[in-house]
Amino acid sequence: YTNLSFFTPDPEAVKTQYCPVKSPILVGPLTIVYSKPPSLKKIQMKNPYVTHGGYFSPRHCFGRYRTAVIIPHRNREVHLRYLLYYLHPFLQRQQLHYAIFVVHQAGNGTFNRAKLLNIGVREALRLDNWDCLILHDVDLVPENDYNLYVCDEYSPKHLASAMDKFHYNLPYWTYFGGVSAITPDQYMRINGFPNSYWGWGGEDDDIAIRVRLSGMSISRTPLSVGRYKMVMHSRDIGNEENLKRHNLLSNTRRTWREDGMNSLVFSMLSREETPLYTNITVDIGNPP
Ligand code: UDH
Repeated sequence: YTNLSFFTPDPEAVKTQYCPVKSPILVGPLTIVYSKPPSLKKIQMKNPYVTHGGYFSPRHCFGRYRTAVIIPHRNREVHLRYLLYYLHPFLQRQQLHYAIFVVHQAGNGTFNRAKLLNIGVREALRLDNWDCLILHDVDLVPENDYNLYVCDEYSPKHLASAMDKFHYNLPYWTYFGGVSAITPDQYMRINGFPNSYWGWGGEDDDIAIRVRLSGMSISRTPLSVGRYKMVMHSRDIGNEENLKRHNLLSNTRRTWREDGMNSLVFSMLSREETPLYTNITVDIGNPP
């Protein structure tokens, strides 16, 4: 025989064990470079085991954790390519069973990050029984794969504790922006995110307040590991500063039970499985 593949069992077929609790193939600190945006083709070629819709399962063991990464998006295609380029191998080294969902806001209306995340969570949970939801800005790439994309059982977790733009520190103590990890149970307990923050700012502080009001606290990846490199950009058109945010924040205590997953309204325009992620395009309406 010249073709020995007959004797080589498919590793999928001999998968009998769970992956180890600590992945043996992590490398720690990573070098992230934003010099030439990789093409989607190149990213696909580097990630041959990612299946349509952006799904992956470890090949030689059963992934212990099921993680959905949800990315709010509009008009940041280059940032998305950088993120996919680094994030797919990062999640594979962590031996997670995972999928990536991009929630794309249609039209030119005011951007609403928190509402897009609510939609991403609702749609992701229709497709699988996720242990952990990672809410991920498109322009932040993790710099250390010890920063596990796995949830804490008792507390929502802030993963982007040390961003380069804040000199690898927290900008303020209760900061909960950028990238976070929350279980579906925790997400429902805080009634998801507010739908009422249109434009830039405030929604992440609202979420931090929700966590406290529902009797939980925020855990955090240590600063030495929760490092992220941001793709530099200026403020987007359609995401102008939300001048109502201070007023909204002063009312969170009264509004959080009525404004969130239980009041989410949107129109689904398309759901499409691309080779590297599931793209969900939605019409989320306009500010009142
Ligand atoms: N986002 C988009 N498209 C937009 C606006 C926001 O995809 O038009 C998403 C994206 O995932 C982004 C996230 O929402 O990562 C948060 O928005 P942001 O990156 O604008 O927020 P951030 O606080 O930046 O990181 C503010 C820009 C301030 C620029 C100041 C320049 N000195």
